[in-house]
Amino acid sequence: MIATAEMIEGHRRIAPPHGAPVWDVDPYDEAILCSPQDYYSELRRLGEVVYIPKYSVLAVGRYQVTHTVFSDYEHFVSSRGVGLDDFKLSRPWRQPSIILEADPPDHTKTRKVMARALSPKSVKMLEALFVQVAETLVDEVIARGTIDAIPELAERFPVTVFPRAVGMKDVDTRYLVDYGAMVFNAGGPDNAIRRRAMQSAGVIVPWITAACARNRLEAQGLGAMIYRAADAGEITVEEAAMLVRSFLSAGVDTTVTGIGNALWCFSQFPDQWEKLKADPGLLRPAFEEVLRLTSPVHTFARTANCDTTIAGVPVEADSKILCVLGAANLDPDKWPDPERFDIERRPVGHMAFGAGIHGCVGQNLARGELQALLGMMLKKVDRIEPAGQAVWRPNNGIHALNALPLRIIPK
Ligand code: OVV
Repeated sequence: MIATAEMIEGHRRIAPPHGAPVWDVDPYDEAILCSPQDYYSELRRLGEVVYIPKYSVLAVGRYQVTHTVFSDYEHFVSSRGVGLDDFKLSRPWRQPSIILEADPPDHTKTRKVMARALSPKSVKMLEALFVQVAETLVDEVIARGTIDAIPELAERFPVTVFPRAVGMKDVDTRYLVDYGAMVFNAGGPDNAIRRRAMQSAGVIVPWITAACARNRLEAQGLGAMIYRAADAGEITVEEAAMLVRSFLSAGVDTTVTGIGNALWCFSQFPDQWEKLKADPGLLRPAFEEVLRLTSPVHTFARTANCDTTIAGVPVEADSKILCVLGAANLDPDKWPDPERFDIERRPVGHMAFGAGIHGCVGQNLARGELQALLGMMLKKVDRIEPAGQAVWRPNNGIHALNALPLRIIPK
C-alpha cells in the first residue's frame, strides 16, 4: 500500500481546480448519508463541479453534468475503481470486478455475457418463482399485521429468490446481505462504517468465492448460463466465476434497498398507493419513480485517466470524481417539484441505474422482483401504514433503511 503525503484515501491528492468552488463537507458523514437531501441541493447549487478538500475529490450532482461524466468512459474510467481507492495506486480490497471495474475492450466482452444472462427473456423465465415466493411472503406479513418491513420483506424476498435464480447450492442469507454491504461501503473512505462492514471480510470473501465455483451451481440458473459462455469459449472458466461473483455483489443489497425504499414511499405517500390500487398498470412507472426519488445507489466514482475538463473546469489526470446520482435524480432543472413522489411522473432518464455502457445490466431482473412483490401486495393489501419511526442506515454507497415499522392492512 502506498501511503505518502501525495496520497489521500487511496488516491492521489489533487490541487483544487481553477474555477471549481471549494466545499468543506464530508459526504460520508453519517448524518448526511442518512438524510442527504440538503447535501444534494447544496452540491447542485455550488456549481457544475465542486472540489471537496476533506478527500481531495471532485463531485458532480447537477443532472446534465452527472450524466455526461458518468457516460464518458473514455475520460472517466471505471478500471481504477468506482470508489475512492485508485486501483492504479493502492491495492483493491478484493480482486476487481471484471465488469464493474473494467473499461472497454475488456468490459465489452464480459458485459455481453452478463447482458444475455439477464435479458428480458431470461428474467421472464424467473417470473413464476418470483410470484410464488411473493405470495408466500405477503400472506405471512398479512398474518402478522405489524412488521419491520426491512428484514421481513425487503431482505427476505431477494435473499429467497435471488440465490435460487442464480442456482446456488450453498446459501447463507446473512453472508449474502453482509457481502453486499461490504461491496458498497468499500467505495467510501476508511471510516467507521466501512471498517465495520469489513470486519467479517475474512470469512465472507472466501465463502463468496467458493460459492461461485461451477460445482457449487445447479445446472439450471443464471450461474450455469455464465459457465456455458465459458464452454463456448467466449470467456475463461476463471472469468465465469468472477461474473457469478458480480451477481452476488450487485444483486442483493440493491434489490433489498429498492424494495425497502418502495415500501417507504408508499407508506409515506398513501394517496399514491390508492392511485396504484386504482390503476395497477402504473406499477412499473411507480417503481421508476421510487428509484428516482430515493436513489438506492447514491454515489459511484470515476477516475480521470488524462488531463481533461468538466463543464469547462480543468481536471487533472488521476482526479477522483464523485458522481452523486442521488443529487442528479432530484435536480429541479430536470424534475419539476423533485421531492414529490408522483407515480405518474414516468421519470425517463433517471440515473438510479446509472447511464451509458455501465448502466445496470440487472435492471430487468430488479424490475421483475419488484413487479412480483408489489404486484402481490396490490392484490392483497388495502393499506400500508407507518407503525413507528423509519430509520435510515448509513452506507458509503447505498441509501437504504435500517428499520421500517409498518402495519399491513389486508383487503
Ligand atoms: C453494479 C455493481 C455493484 C457492485 C458490484 C458489482 C457491480 C460487481 O461487478 O462486483
